[in-house]
Amino acid sequence: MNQEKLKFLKETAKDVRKKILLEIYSAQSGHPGGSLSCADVLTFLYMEVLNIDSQNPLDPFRDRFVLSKGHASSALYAILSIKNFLPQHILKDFRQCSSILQGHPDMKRTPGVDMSTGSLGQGVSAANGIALAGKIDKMDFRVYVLIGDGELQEGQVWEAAMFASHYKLDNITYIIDLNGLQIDGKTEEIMNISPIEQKFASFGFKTIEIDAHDFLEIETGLNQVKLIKKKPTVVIAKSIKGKGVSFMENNPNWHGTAPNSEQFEKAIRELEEKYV
Ligand SMILES: Cc1ncc(C[n+]2csc(CCOP(=O)(O)OP(=O)(O)O)c2C)c(N)n1
Ligand SMILES: [Mg+2]
Repeated sequence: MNQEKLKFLKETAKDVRKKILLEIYSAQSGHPGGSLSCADVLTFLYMEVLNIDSQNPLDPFRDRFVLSKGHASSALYAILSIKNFLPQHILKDFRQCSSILQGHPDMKRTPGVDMSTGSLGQGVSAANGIALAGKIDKMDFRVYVLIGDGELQEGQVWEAAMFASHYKLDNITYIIDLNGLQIDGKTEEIMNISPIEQKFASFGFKTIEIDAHDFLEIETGLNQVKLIKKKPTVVIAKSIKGKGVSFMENNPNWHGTAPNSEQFEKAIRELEEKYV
């Protein structure tokens, strides 16, 4: 990756983070921690990987993205607005009753959303179904599904993992947002999900581990997945919950809390002045 592209991706991810904060601040509700932790991965996917077109959001040949950790919807809406699927001015209507930007993604309301999600675990099975349909129909689109690490405690994820492996879904990539935190605290204390890499490997996945905030590693990982045949892949992306806003980082209190005006301004200032 050349320096110019790296700079562009970092600037875009910074914009995604500012938009996440604007949405949640405007709504006075939402999930900043888990939205900020996946901002870089979503930026790379939408800018560099997914074959999609805002002029034809239902193109049957498009790549699919399923945000199984649907509570991070503010991050998805931010990047969809940057990709022109949504007008940017509606971000401030996030979570309002009449808005197309609901708290959890709704494929029937929001252009660019490929699957309605929010009940943790279910998006993984839905993504498998899309991938299997692609195989049956001999279409060569790819499916990417973003899963929270707390979400891995859902039994459905492992049923889905068995399925993806059994049907040799080499057109699907699971991405785990490994931020170590869930709603109430550390995953390792609440319900330890380790060792994740060994678990997925034993389920028949090709496993790839990356730093979720390093675009060079994200690029290497997501390029590699396309080369793997006859088995699904999982990218285990080590992240920081709340990444980019010092007082939100690694703090479970920011899982589902909106900033007040002072905190919002401080967060935006930090991103503008310090964040690279
Ligand atoms: C089936 C189900 N149970 C509970 C919830 C409520 N809930 C929303 S987010 C969350 C914690 C998720 O943690 P994690 O997957 O680690 O997400 P992240 O850290 O990326 O925010 C919970 C319990 C839900 N959305 N779905
Ligand atoms: Mg988590």
